[in-house]
Amino acid sequence: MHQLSDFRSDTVTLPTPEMRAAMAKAELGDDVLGTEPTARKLEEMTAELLGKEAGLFVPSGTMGNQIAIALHCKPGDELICEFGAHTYNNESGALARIAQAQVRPVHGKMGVMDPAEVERLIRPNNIHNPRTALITVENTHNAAGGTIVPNENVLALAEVAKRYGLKYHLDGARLWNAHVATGQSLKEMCAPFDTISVCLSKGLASPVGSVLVGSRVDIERGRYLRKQLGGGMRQSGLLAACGIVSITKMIDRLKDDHANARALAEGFNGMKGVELDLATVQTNILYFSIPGREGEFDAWLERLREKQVLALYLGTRWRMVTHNDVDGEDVKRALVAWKDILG
Ligand code: TLP
Repeated sequence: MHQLSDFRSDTVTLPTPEMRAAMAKAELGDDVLGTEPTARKLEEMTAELLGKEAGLFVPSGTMGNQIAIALHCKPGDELICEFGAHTYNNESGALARIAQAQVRPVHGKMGVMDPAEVERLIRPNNIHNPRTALITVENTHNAAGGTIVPNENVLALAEVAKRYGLKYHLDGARLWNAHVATGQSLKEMCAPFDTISVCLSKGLASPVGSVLVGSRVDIERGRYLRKQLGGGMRQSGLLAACGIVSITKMIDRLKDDHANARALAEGFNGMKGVELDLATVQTNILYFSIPGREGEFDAWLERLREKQVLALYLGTRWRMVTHNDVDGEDVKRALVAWKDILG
C-alpha cells in the first residue's frame, strides 16, 4: 500500500528509480538543432515497435493528436470521430484552433463506431460541403471506460477510409493497455493507420511525453508543426530516456493494473446506489455514477482524501484509474473508504 492511494489518473505516477538513473546517464544534445541522440533513439525505437517509418517525440498526447489532425486536415475540412473522443472533448478545442477542422461525431457503443454510420456521414463532393478528410479512432477509449476497439472494427473503418481516400489516425494514448489485454501485436494494431499517437506518461510512468509515428514524410512535416506549436525541446533526451524505459520495461506489467481495476469494479458491484457497467471495465479505467447524490460529491472527495484515497468526478460520473503506483492494498483501502461513505 502507498502513502496515498491516488486513483485520479494513470498520469499521476512518478518516474521509476530506473528512469531517474536513465536520466542521469542520458547522452544529450539539442533536438531543435537535430542532434539529440536520446530523443532520436526513442523516436526510432517507438517507430520500430509500432511498425512505422518514423517517430516524433512530443510533450503531450494532445500535441501528438493535434499535429496529426493538422497534417491530415486543411482549414474547413471535417473529421469523423466517436462522440466521446478525447481529441474532440478534452483538448480545449485545439482542433478548431490549430487545424481549423470541424467535427462530425458518431455515437458509438462502448467507444466503437459503426462503419456503416461512418460511411453515411462522409460528405459527397459538393461545393457546399466541407471536405471529409479524416477518421480518428481512440483505443483504448477513455470516456467509454478504457474500452478496447476490436480489430475487426479497426479494419472495417480502415476499409471505409481507403475507399473514400480519407486519412486514418489513432489516438493510442493507451494503446498499450489494449495490446496487453488482447495479446494482439502492436504492429498489427497500428498497420491500418496513417498516424498513431502513443503516450509514455499514462500507465508507463514517464513524467512527460508522447510519440507520434507515421510515414517519414508525415513525420518530417510534423516536426515543423511541432516547432510552430512551441514543442521543439532542446535537451529532450532527459525525458526521452524515461520514455525508453517506458516502452522497454513498463508495458507488460499493465496486466496488473487491469487485474486491480477488475477487483475494484467487482468490489463496487452491489455497493449502495452505485451504477457501474462491468462490461466496460476491460482495462484500467472505471467510471460509475451514484444518481441523485451529486450534491454530496464535493463532501465525499474530502472524506476520501481523509482516508488517503483520491478519485475524480467529472460532471456526474466518478472516475478511478489503476496504474503502477497503486496495488491490491490500495484497492482494498479505496473499497473500505467508499463503503464507509455509501453505507
Ligand atoms: N487524458 C487525461 C485527461 O485529459 C482526461 C486522463 O487523465 O486520462 N488521448 C487520450 C485518450 C487521453 O486520455 C489523454 C489524456 C490524451 C489523449 C491527452 O494526453 P495529454 O494529457 O498528455 O495531453
